[in-house]
Amino acid sequence: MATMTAQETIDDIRQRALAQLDAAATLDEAIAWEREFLGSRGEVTLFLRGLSALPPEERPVAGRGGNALKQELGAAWERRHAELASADLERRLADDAVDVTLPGRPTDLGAAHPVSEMIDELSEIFALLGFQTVFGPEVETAHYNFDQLNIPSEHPARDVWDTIHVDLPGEIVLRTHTSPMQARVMEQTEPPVRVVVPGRVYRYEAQDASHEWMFHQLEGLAVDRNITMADLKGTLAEMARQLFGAERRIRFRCDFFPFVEPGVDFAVDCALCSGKGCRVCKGSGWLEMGGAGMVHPNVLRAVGYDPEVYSGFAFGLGVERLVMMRSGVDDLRAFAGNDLRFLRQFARAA
Ligand code: FA5
Repeated sequence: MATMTAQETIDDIRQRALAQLDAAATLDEAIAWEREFLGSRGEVTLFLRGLSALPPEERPVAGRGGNALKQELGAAWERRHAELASADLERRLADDAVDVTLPGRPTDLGAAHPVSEMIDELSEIFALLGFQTVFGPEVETAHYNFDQLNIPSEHPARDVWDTIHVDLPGEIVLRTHTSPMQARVMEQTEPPVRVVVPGRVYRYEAQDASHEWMFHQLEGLAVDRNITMADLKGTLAEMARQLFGAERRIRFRCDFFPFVEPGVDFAVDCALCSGKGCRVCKGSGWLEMGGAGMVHPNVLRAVGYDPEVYSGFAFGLGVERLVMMRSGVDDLRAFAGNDLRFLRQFARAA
């Protein structure tokens, strides 16, 4: 094959280059094309670099032709590149398209658990009576759970059969009641004290319709000068009225808790039958709500309060039991059972 003249070479490159650029279907192919023809080792570049090897009379024609080709191909590449870039953008926009007219995915609205709702309601009631709501640790030391509450070391409640111990032989426990917060609060504050303490408590206990191994209590503590049983009774009567209705009456019966003297268990007359006796109050007309009493002088002394100057009352309510009384639920285990059919009945309309 005879060697091509410079003009023939230029024509050949132009023809192949334009056909190939036309065939480039993607941005990547167009970029590869640019490298192949116009890049630093591209065909056009090498042709121009080779001009010096041509006979002198051919150089001007070949030089002009080569430069014209370079410009022509450069301009062609700009156009094709712009076309392919905008097609590429269109395609990506189409792929990512969001149809804003589609209906949104519905989100299930949650609702507070009935026990949480009761705690919130109790906190509000007690706030109006001057009590602050505070929280305490669920993993507790035997010191606060028992010792500071005048519960002697041989007391059966400290037994591994009643209490869930985190360590053995047993200095750390899951709190068995909210009462340990009595000492924790008093150690941090000078009288007067008025707090309520809601929270989970744990007992090593067989489950039945009225007993869970984990349940909630709400502790109350008021310490000041001249606090009497009348203040305790008035406070609990007011709480019962707010919770169960204006007609409610309170009943105290003697009970024993090492950290109060005197100690009582207290009940409210059944709101469902007005004290006549029904399924919920098991025919007695009264519903047990918790334990209470006047803070024992030993408990005051243990936190540095002078029992000759200060006196106080304390109470501990079973929160699940309060929800049961109010709504007629007869099995305590339903609260932790997590059955949505049960829980939905308590959800307030949003
Ligand atoms: C106490 O726990 C005392 N700390 C209450 C107290 C506080 C007395 C301050 C005096 C001064 P008790 O063990 O009775 O007391 O429990 C209080 C309430 O918790 C009970 O009346 C009951 O409503 C609830 N309760 C007790 N055990 C369970 C259980 N296993 N499951 C569900 N609720 C329970």
